[in-house]
Amino acid sequence: MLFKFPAASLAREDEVTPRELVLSRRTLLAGGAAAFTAGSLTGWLGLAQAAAFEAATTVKPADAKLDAVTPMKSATTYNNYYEFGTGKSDPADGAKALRTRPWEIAIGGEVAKPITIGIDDLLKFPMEERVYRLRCVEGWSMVIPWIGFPLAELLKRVEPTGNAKYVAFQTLLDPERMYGQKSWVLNWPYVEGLRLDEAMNPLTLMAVGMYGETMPNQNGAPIRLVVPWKYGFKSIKSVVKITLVKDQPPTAWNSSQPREYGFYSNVNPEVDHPRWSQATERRVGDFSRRKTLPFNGYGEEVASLYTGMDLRANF
Ligand SMILES: Nc1nc2c(c(=O)[nH]1)N[C@H]1C(S)=C(S)[C@@H](COP(=O)(O)O)O[C@H]1N2
Ligand SMILES: [Mo]
Repeated sequence: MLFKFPAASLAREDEVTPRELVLSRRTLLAGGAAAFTAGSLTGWLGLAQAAAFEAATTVKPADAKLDAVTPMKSATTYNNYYEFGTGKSDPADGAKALRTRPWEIAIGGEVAKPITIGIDDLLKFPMEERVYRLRCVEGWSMVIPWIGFPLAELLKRVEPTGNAKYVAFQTLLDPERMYGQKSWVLNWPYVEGLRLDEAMNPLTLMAVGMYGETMPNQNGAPIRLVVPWKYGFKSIKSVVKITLVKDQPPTAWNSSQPREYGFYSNVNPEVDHPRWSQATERRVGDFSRRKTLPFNGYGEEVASLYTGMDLRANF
């Protein structure tokens, strides 16, 4: 265990199952990660232990339906991480080859203060646990307790200029270890993008762990994006580069199949994928399907970002 608070899967039932409580935040003591160093988790663990966790604050999406947390075993063995193969069980084994230290993210572009920041400094951001739904465009979903910090906190440090309208993200390129990159499945490296206001939304997370533990390689170690109101492919794994840009950046799935995957990719039960319906989803572990919620149930927090936009045209 890396993060010393109960994994949400172990949390009291009333902490995770009231209808309103879709998102629970437990803030670790600010600066609690100061002693965290590469290869050693003990420093942070000690401080986090002292922190225990602060009272949960909750964000209350419109009519969120509650939802048991997906077992960690499922979330770490049923993955999409095409750099390690296209089979759902490939990444759990293949991603063992991923080297997560040393690790840096270069942040630049339309910013006043570009930085290259190492993983140990990223781990010093005040961490929160957030229980989010993850809805894959393929029609399955999970409920995952992430550990991370708002992307906004990172972007504030580099001071985006007035020209910054979008944020582009890039995954590591390492065909030797990411054997999937040796064949063309997507244009490697995997890239993603958000509009700046989406990136600054408090729901948008840089995640370094899940289920109270450090991020498993197959889930995007050492640091990945989590954007809970968008289809899962927007939540790019193992990020090495973040660039603030003027124009909408290319994104991996959109470049590959523009008719099927748009830039926005907000979860929308009313806009079907050309080859299947998006009206329902199967929660991994369930037999039956459930209704998919607009914006994956986070409409109260994010619908206003899209006021006046045609979400069919901007799918
Ligand atoms: N670099 C990279 N990031 C990625 C992917 C990928 O293939 N490569 N797959 C995406 C898809 S389709 C989904 S559904 C989620 C899955 O995240 P999880 O395995 O942690 O559940 O990761 C997304 N991020
Ligand atoms: Mo996905």
